[in-house]
Amino acid sequence: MLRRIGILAVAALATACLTGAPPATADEGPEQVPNGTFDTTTDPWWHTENLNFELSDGRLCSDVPAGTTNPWDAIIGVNDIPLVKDETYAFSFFATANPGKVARAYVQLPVDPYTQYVSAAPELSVSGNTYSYTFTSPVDLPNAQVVFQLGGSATAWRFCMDNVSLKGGAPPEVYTPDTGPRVRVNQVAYLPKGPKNATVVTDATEALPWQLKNSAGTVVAHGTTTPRGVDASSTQNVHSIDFGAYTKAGTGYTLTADGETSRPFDIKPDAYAGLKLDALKFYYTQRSGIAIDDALRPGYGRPAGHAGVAPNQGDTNVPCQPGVCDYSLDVSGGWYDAGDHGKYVVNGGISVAQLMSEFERTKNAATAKPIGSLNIPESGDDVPDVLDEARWEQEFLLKMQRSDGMVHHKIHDENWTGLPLLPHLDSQKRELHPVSTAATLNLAATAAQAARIFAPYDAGFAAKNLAAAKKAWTAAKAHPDLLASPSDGVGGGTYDDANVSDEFYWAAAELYITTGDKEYKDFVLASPHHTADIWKTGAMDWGNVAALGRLDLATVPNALPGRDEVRASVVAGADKYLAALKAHPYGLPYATTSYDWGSNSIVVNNLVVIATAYDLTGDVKYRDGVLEGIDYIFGRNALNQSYVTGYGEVASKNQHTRWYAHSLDTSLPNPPRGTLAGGPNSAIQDPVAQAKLKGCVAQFCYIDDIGSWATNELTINWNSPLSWISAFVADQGDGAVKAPGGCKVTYTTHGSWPTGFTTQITLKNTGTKAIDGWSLKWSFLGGQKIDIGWNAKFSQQAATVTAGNESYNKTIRPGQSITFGFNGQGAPGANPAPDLFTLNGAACA
Ligand code: 9MR
Repeated sequence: MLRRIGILAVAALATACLTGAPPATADEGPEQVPNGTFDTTTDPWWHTENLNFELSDGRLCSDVPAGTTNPWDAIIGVNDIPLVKDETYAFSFFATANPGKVARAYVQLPVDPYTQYVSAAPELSVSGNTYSYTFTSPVDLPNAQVVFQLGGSATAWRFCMDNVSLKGGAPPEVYTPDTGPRVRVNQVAYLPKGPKNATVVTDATEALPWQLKNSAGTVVAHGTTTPRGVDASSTQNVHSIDFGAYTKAGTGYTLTADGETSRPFDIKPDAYAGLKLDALKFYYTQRSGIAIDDALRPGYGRPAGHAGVAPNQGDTNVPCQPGVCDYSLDVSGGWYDAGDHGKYVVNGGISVAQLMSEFERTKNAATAKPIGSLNIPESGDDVPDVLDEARWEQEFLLKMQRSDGMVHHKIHDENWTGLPLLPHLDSQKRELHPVSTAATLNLAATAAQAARIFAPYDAGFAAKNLAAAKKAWTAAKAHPDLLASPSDGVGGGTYDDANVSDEFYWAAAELYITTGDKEYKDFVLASPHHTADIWKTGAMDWGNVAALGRLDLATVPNALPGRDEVRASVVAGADKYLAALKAHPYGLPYATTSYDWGSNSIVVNNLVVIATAYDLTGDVKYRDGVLEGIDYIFGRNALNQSYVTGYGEVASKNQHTRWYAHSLDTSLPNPPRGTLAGGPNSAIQDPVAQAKLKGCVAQFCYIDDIGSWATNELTINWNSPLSWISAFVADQGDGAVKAPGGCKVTYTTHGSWPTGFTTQITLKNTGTKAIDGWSLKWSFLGGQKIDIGWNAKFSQQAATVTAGNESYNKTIRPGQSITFGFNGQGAPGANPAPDLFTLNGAACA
């Protein structure tokens, strides 16, 4: 909404069907026009094909072409406005025309004969006026239209409007969510040996008794609640319950307090092993440019989208927006961003980075376990499936780079499309939008990370990524302030970001970890993001990526001076989020009452920081914080629902998407299992949320309705932290904490030459029992290979090396050390000592 002071023009009277009813009463009625202020979007407004939409200066603008004959040859409108017979309405709007023109504004029947209940022909000026009319509806009609007819001019002109309002009639239905029993639990499962927490909504201010019952209804544990006062994120008076002392596995448990019984839940080892895979499988069905095989995803098969086949107009040969460039690019492939068909580099960047980090964690974290099969077309090749999936997106990001190294910010439809719409049926023109520094640095970062991660599997792809990363870095330094426009939001999201210094930091960090080069090291050390407290209310998102760099510098082996301080800074961030979680009676690490767009991803990303502190320190309080934090996502919340499709008794399933649009077309599926909904969003920018959730408080600003794109979309950058954290939780097994093995490893690289290096390893038994037979495992950072070794038997699979004892050094007595070594091959770039060694399956201290 553009706020204008001063001009309150013309109470011009409508010509048709106008009654003399007093405007004052109508003015006070409820607003019936959705999104008449155009603050962030043009949805759900539509236009005829000869027009366009542009959000400009807080208004909706359109260029009206020359040479139309009738007023109705060019129309902008909005549908489904309810009218109630005999109610009086106030219709008003602000509009401009350049040059000045007469337009037509109607509230009308949406079908032939298009009966007009108010009809006006305002004379629009360049500076603009507000026009107001009143009328009394002669009909009951659930779906009237508000339309602006702009045709009939021999010459072209530009129309802009704002604050379109129709007040009066019946108040919109009051929406009350069904929040079920007042005892709120993780509806999926608690780990037997992990923490177990719940929240009770109650008027009571004193502690209450609680009971845990098994599936037979037998009380198996009991205790008293802890009163927590009024929770600001829900305005509910709440108590918390800690039943962590109960450790027996089983299904169908319930928790009772204050006369209410929770939804059922399990106590189960490995309860998240399925989600670890489902959250990643989500990406295959988001793929563009390839047919989704129904045999791999029953119910989700569909033809390839945007693969250069009509009616698609892309993505194999995509031109720029008019005036932006004079070439076309093949930008096929990649993942669709969300519920739309757009593909955005800055959002693809964080998503693919988090998938690669989830994989990289398996090399560097003591509790991490391999990520299994995702049942994708590439399953069964020699590459872990998570990397095959990541590569699908990374290949697309590489295609968005032009020859000078700069990267296009995004590619999407010329105009927003309606729902439902399967990708292969989208007939809109596809366009490349300008290059941006942010997109270029996203490619620099992800390509640098890909270069080291793919090195053991595909040296050619790794080299291609490294070259692209370096080129992008150089280009971004030469063009450090090409920002994406905040008003380039028609047909796709803007993903604009006014500050790209964090993108520079992230890119430099990844390039340094991969190459070890001084240029990147110097940049990292000089960046304000290296030492700043970057642990804000949310640790990271597509526009705030310093944490991606900081976390990788802390967890991935590298030789940065001051790395201990980097690690300590991550632990400090975790302490902050853990404190927020402990202070929150619903146990989430999100210290705010103003919930942001995609708040669930913020919660999960903050958990990633806490989980990383566990990987770095082994301190179980961080691990327990993560296990408690996920409860919010799976039902321990004010709405008493899980936000992940297919997980929990009551779970989100109507996320905003054009092709899993089951609630609009029953022949289409719901989103696949393991899909995270965006979650509560205090700003409720979409019309459904505005109609149903007006005045909502934080946790309540959510509705599982396909029309609520501001609270209930699905996206690639929200499932990526979900999948990272699901893997972390799955890797905790039954929740028992493994003590580190009684060993210490000293890994010293004595010399290196262009094609190789020599390393000596000392393995010390720090325990109290003799080690009788040993097998020591570690991973190389990139493509290093063992050439020849001595005093141990070496084997290598991809980056993972196993060194086993010889018969003569099989036994290591307590306190004794043995030494062995090897010559390694082909270690271009950085070759730091690995951080993680496991002896006979347990991590060395
Ligand atoms: O996730 C994005 C959120 O951070 C922004 O505030 C919002 C408005 O710009 O856009 C969100 O991203 C949407 C994108 O613009 C278009 N595809 C769907 C994305 C998720 O809603």
